[in-house]
Amino acid sequence: MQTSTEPPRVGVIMGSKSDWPVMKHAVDMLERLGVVYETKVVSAHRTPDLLFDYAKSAADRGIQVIIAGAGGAAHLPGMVASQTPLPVLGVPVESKSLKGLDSLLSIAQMPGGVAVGTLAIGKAGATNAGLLAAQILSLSDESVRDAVAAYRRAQTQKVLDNPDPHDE
Ligand code: RP5
Repeated sequence: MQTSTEPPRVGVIMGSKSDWPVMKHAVDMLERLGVVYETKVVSAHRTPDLLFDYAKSAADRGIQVIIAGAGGAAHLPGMVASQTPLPVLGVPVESKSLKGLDSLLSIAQMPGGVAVGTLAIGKAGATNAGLLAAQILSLSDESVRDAVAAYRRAQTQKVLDNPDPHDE
């Protein structure tokens, strides 16, 4: 849990509390890179008015990137993108019946003219959404740029230091 007093720069929203075990990986990455964020459950179908309020007010509140995760008929990222000029990163959450293929297609197949950057299904997608959000911020924030570079260096070094696949 983040305790920063700075205003959040990344909004991490999800269609249901049940999405949190996946979406927490986006938050973990943002925390690791020192990016201040906020989290909220916003459902395209169960709370459509809240969706519109959130999307329309986000930029004025200082949010610079929105990460939106949803599963099944995953309309949240696309609908948020339709109501904000901010970049929206969509995370397809694994669904019980179709294992997230439904979520992936719902998020990726946007009509031309309304953009959502779609990530991979599940944990990898959420992790990379956090990383990509930080990389977007790093275009104008040197400290985030340094944090991303340090993360990438450590990741590379970890592989180089453990080349034997038999080791834990
Ligand atoms: C979507 O429906 C949510 O994003 C979630 O992935 C899925 C199921 O929601 P719950 O029924 O678990 O609340 O809107």
